[in-house]
Amino acid sequence: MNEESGVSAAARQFQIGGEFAGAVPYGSGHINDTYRVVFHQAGAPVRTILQRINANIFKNPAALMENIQRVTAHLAAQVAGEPDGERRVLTLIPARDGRAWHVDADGNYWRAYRFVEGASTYDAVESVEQAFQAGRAFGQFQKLLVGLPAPRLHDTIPDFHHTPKRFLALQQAIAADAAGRAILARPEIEFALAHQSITSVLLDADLPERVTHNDTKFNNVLLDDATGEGICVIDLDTVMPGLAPYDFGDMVRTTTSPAEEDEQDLSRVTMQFPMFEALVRGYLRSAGAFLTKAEKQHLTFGGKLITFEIGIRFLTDYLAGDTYFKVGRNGHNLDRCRTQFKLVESIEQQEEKMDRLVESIEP
Ligand code: ADP
Ligand code: GN1
Ligand code: MG
Repeated sequence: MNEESGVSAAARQFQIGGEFAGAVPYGSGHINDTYRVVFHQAGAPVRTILQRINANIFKNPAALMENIQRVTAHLAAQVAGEPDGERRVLTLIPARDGRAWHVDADGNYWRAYRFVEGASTYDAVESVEQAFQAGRAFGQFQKLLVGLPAPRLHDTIPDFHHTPKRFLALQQAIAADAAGRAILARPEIEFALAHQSITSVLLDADLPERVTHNDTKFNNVLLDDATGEGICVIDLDTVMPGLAPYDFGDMVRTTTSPAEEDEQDLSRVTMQFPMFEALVRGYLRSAGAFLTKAEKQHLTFGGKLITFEIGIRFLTDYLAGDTYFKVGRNGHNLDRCRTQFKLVESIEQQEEKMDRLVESIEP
């Protein structure tokens, strides 16, 4: 079956009324395959999000989907009755057999979500208001999940933010040099190795385990087209137990620099303090009430650490020959690594001031 017929066949396996009218690849994610699908219902086009889960990366898709079912149901119960409640949480569309996913003949796992209309994602932040909205939305997401009933969520990728293990993987990739590229990444390897001491700080800080999103990139929040409000947090594959500064850290990584993650002009990559300020204010507006003092004290550090961690993951993948993240050009992962390390440097230059700002904001 070719790609197109595979997508249309999968789409028909979900409880979507009407006639299948087409599908296009959608979004700019690095892991799963996302499609925007259209069905004609009584002559009117209705859009749906259809995703093929990357099974090389998510080893237990059924457990992952169980997490998403529990999380979306818990969120939906809490936003029910709010204005626009149905746009504030992702809604899974069941498959024809009633399950939350469909497995095709090749063993691929698929899922479908109702399309949140009138909202958009952005690969780079354009205003302080957007940074504020992203922080507020992800903080609200964490807040609504504080009371998620037991049992503990599944770890969809074990040790996802265990930075010392990520560092070990980098050391192994350097030693193996599987793609013969280490010679092309000398300054980046040096930068990474010189930062080993920061890798275990959060793990040693004795912070409480929470339900966290773990992939709080700016383009994983839908902003309302009319009001600019951060309306819906998406991309829930890595929602699992984690630490609050991981999530805040990935927001710092993706909302404070005006440049995209793979920008080649490094002079454009910089931690802009006004964006950080807006982000912190948005995040603390919703998360301030439940964060402990120790968590709050580690927010800025989370920004530095997660930016470094994703940087070493890009570098590891570059050295291994691009086996994990989708790439669109030669050296793509190295370009991504360079932006991350440039941003780490920029954070280092402003770290004290950033810490002081966080400290000064009352919940
Ligand atoms: P990936 O894991 O590939 O990053 P995402 O779940 O983030 O996939 O989805 C990719 C893109 O599809 C998002 O950036 C967003 O623009 C869009 N998208 C995802 N879910 C929805 C939805 N329910 N409604 C509208 N757009 C969506
Ligand atoms: C991946 O799926 P996507 O593109 O939102 C990755 C994140 C990285 C991010 C870097 C499961 O996220 O951890 O931070 O790329 N997701 C996974 O852009 O590895
Ligand atoms: Mg995404």
